[in-house]
Amino acid sequence: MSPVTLDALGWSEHFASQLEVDAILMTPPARISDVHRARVEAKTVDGDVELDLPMEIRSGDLAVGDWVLSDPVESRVVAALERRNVLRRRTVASGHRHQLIAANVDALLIVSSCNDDFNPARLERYLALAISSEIEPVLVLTKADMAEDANTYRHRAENLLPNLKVIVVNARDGASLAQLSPWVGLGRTAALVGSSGVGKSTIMNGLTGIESATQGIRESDSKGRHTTTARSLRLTHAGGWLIDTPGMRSLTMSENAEGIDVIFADLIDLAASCKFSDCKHQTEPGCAIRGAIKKGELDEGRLLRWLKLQEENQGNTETPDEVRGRARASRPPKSPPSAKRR
Ligand SMILES: Nc1nc2c(ncn2[C@@H]2O[C@H](COP(=O)(O)OP(=O)(O)O)[C@@H](O)[C@H]2O)c(=O)[nH]1
Ligand SMILES: [Mg+2]
Ligand SMILES: [Zn+2]
Repeated sequence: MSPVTLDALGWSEHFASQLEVDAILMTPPARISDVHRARVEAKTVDGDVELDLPMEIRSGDLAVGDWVLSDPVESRVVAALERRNVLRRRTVASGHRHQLIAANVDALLIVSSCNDDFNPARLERYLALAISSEIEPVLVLTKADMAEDANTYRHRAENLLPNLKVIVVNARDGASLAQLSPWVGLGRTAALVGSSGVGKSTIMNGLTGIESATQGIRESDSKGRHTTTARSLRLTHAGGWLIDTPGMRSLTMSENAEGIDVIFADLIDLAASCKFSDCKHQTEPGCAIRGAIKKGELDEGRLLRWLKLQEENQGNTETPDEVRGRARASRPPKSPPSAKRR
């Protein structure tokens, strides 16, 4: 195996600044590639390792892409380093709990196809997630080879957000996929999201050479579906890292206000001219947004999508009071029973 450097694994000053010089040798940094129930797989400059978790770290607290310090003798995680960013989504379980999807990601490759899958409302959700997570969004439109006019999709995509990067590809063609190289080059990490069937596995295969089940294979398998169940970090031909995110088919807005505000910044500007400061943009007189719709300057669909995302996000985001209340409720008793040793 060719020698790997920390930089090639995605290391940066952000992580280096968190440790003493000695720590790099004593407790070698490792980047998590797979999270299992009680252990993780990780990449180090000396190769792939399997690490157990100490009692104070639960596997649910770690994400693919996270950096940890390891004890190479005990094959154990010693500490998790502070991440640059994290993709997480609200789980169906009650309460305001989140599931970690991936950490320390440079680009979110939002995949859709040049066909009926193209859905502005869904794409705006992924964009809001990327922006709120401080991750660069890149819109990847697949199946250009099957579309009558792929450029219409490109234009519609570019209209979702000023300066949005839109890459139109045939995911089955390696030369076409090479357009994605800037986001999966040496030391960089990208994550794939999108609905089922849009070509995520095909992109993964094309960029990494690692075969993961595509729908074509699934259909010919009478035994059942090969689903990509685990998220994992895979090395790309370009020298970077790619993470598939099978759990992200649907996406509920939660703590995504920042992203929603960026995507609908033009509507926020317009709303500042509404006659009433608490205008709901429904039937109020002097509503600047309704005025723009009437003049044909604004698509009503966009207003409705904005209002829906805002409402959903507010309903799923804890207020500061709720956060404090939950912290109080989960505080341990004064003298906790001593922790059991294994
Ligand atoms: N012609 C063509 N087929 C594609 C393209 N991208 C994906 N496919 C096909 O679409 C099907 C679904 O792709 P898959 O990668 O499994 O989608 P996933 O569910 O997002 O992982 C497979 O049969 C792929 O071969 C593309 O750009 N062009
Ligand atoms: Mg797939
Ligand atoms: Zn208004």
